[in-house]
Amino acid sequence: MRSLGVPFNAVSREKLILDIYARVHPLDSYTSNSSMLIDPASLSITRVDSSVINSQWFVDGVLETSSAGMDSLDFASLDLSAGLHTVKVRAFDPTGFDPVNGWVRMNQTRLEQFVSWNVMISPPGPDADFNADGIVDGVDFLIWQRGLGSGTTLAGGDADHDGNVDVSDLAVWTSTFGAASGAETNGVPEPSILVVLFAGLVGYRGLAPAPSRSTNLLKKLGSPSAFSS
Ligand SMILES: [Ca+2]
Ligand SMILES: [Ca+2]
Repeated sequence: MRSLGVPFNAVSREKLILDIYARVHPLDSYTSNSSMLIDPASLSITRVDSSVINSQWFVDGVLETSSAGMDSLDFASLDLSAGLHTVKVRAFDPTGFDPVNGWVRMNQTRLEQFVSWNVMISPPGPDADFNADGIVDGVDFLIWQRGLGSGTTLAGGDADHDGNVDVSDLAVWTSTFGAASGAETNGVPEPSILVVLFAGLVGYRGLAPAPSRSTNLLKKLGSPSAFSS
């Protein structure tokens, strides 16, 4: 039969495979899904045999093609929005799902296993490291200045993530000046001081060209002490 390219006993082969999966699940273990997970770094599974069992990951019902066949899902690479998300993995033996050469034609659900997680992504905290170089410094101030009144993103100077760039974002920059990205704020400067600075900068913005004047302004600002009493 081998020389003819025809299975000798396809029915028994199918029965054997189904009997195996009646006793063995595709997954040996996985990240607990007994409760909602808050800001997990990743989710992971352990396949009973990674050379046989394939995997597919879904986030809110959408297949994550870059994670196909993987034993873990890394959230850092997903850039999910804040809020509740549903993650699901499908672990399956592709032997039974080939529509042409599949060895199993019935009870195929025995050859797959689904696991779901509820994942909550927290909103980001205030962050004035606009160029994402790990520190809040004068370069970030210049980004804020260029984005003032027009920026809508963190990269454009929106430190408090409210969709616009204004004096509130400058307050975040001031309170975290010199700190590593994501550090706790040191307190918001006196509103009156920020209003004066904001008004001065608005007037300053009308004195183009900006680059050289920005540098001079930054030198005058010096350090956070320039903003405190
Ligand atoms: Ca920075
Ligand atoms: Ca803002």
